[in-house]
Amino acid sequence: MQSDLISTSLHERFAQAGRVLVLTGAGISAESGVPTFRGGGNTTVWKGMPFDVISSAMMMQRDLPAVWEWFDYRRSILQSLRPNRGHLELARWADRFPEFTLVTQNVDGLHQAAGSRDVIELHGSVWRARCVMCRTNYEIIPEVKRLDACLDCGAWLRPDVVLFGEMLPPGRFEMAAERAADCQLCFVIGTSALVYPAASIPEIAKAAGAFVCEVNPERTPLSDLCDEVLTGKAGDVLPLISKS
Ligand code: BV8
Repeated sequence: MQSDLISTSLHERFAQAGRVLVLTGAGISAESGVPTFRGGGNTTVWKGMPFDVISSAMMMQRDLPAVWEWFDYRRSILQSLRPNRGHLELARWADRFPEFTLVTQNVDGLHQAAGSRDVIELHGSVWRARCVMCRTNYEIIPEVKRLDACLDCGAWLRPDVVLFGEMLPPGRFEMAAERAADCQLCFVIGTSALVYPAASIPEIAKAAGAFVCEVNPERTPLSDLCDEVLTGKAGDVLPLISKS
């Protein structure tokens, strides 16, 4: 991919920035083989249900086993997949800036698998379960049968993900919003920017005066707000940004 894709001003800002925030979505995991939710105009459907129906608080109230079946399927796909160049590049960025914040909507754990630390998982993780009563967390390990009930209080376990219609975990969005309001450079990578409150993070950064840059093969509702739009795949574009 030609290196003149990146403007001189972005190269300069990247070289000088002290406080950088990155928001990622399903697009950064696409090159690892993780299906995105929306792409090519259609929305992911599971057993006839659009993903934002099976991944909803309503569905969990009505049929927790069905919700578990959906996330067991998601883990079965993820088990053999590895982080890609996009994930690996962002893991390197953490050591490049005095203050680097990685916020993700992804529940796949691939940022952590790439070596990123302190990732703010806005929507949780498919690799954790949580007790519906005492909120005790349990790690879900591949090849090990996952628990159905809490060992402490015996109540049901549910996927530790944020479902549609559910509030984000206390403090998680607030932490991301605080960092967004304080960053100088904000990258929005691989998200259709349709799900809130996650999509408001770059809006907060922009309103606070940050330079906002989008990386996506397609335009999104956020593109017009961005100072720079880099049209391409994260795995191709991110290494170009670092190369100065
Ligand atoms: C809440 C976990 C309070 C589960 C997820 C304001 C306006 C309108 C609606 C609302 C609003 N506020 C709240 C709502 C309701 C709702 C919402 O936003 N609905 C949307 C659909 C309109 N939000 C909520 O319910 C949130 N909770 O607000 O609580 C409340 C409570 C009650 C009532 C009201 C308010 C909770 C939302 C979290 C839900 N859980 N995930 C699971 O994973 O199954 S959301 C899930 O979907 C993901 O985490 C992610 O956030 C979203 C998918 O979006 P993306 O990640 O962007 O993926 P997508 O496929 O769409 O796009 C991929 C992009 O990548 C594309 O642009 C593509 O071009 C690009 N791409 C492809 N390949 C590449 C690439 N980019 C780079 N490189 C590539 N190679």
